[in-house]
Amino acid sequence: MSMVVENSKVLSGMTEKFAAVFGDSEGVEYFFSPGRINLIGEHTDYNGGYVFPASITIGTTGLARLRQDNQIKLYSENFPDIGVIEFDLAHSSVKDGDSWANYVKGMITALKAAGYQIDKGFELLIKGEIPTASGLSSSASLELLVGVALDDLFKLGVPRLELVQLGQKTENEFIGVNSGILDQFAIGFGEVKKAILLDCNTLQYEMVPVELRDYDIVIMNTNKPRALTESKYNERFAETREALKRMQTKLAIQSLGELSNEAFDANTDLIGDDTLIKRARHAVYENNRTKIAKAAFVAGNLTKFGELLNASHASLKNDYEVTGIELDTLAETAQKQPGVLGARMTGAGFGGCAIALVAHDNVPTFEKVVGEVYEEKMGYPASFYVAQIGSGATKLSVD
Ligand code: GAF
Repeated sequence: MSMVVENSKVLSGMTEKFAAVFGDSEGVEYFFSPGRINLIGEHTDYNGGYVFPASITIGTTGLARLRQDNQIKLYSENFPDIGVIEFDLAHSSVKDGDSWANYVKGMITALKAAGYQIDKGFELLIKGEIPTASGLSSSASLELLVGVALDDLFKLGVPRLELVQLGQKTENEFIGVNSGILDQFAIGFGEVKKAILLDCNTLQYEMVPVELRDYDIVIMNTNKPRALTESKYNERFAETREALKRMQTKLAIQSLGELSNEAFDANTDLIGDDTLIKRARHAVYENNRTKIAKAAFVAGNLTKFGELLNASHASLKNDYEVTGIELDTLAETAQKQPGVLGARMTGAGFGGCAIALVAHDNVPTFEKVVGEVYEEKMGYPASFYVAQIGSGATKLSVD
């Protein structure tokens, strides 16, 4: 895969920075890895269900170059205070606090464990545009950026699905979040103006053209300072696993994703705990809702699709309890605005972003009104961006 970059200004600025940090920019290669939005299908991936994400044009850009020794040198334009992080290839499995270098170390470790030969050092300079803790997957974006860069530099020939799975492995085993495959898959397989319907059970997927006619997808960022996303996420993972285990005492299922709403409702006594029933109900209902939403989307029935976005948010609020006042204020205020077909949180929740399907002409007023309501209530502003669906993680060809 290869694409010519439109934003050559960003790349020439980064090339100069690379030269300033690492001496010169001779022989450097260019890579881009996007963020993602999830249209619907939230917290279904690790429950064996469907997700419906798309990669977006904002993401992480990286410049990389092989070295002849074993030193790895990393620099992020987002963390100039940290400066150059340097370590020997032999020490690439050592975690050092919360630094972003852990994602690089995780990918090196995962690739090596899978039998790929990484036998030299390299230099990597990155610049991320995805706001951290925004729920637009800055971490999976970084994992796949490192993945495509190492694949190219070391001529590894890693199949794309394996690269995606190694990104997830990094997140699970190195970073310690029990996340599913949604983010890495969306970022690894994304295409311009296409969403992906992915069955997380079988990993079968379908690329779905995004035809929004005169509607835009507006991303609304709560700008909530980092919450306890990781521990709360792992708690939900454990709760749905426990609910599944209890249902398996009588039902022959491998995942909650196999259940219809009716089959679930008829068997909640097997779970026997109100909180666990709510968590599992979200996973089951959201999965079935995602299949219906995708059909409505393909049929061009955006009104129905929007209603399902609203229902998804309500379920994430009431049953899964991963929204919070910030996301509820944005999504529920958005749902009431003229020209809006639907709105919901996107990603893990507990802060981060929501999305809304808004008639193009209404977008400026929409942003103003929702922004005012939010700031009035929270005491700090939200941010708004109109989403553009762009390509997945890729090497860039630069003239
Ligand atoms: C996060 C995780 F990384 C995904 O795997 C997914 O579970 C999502 O939250 C919720 O749908 O982005």
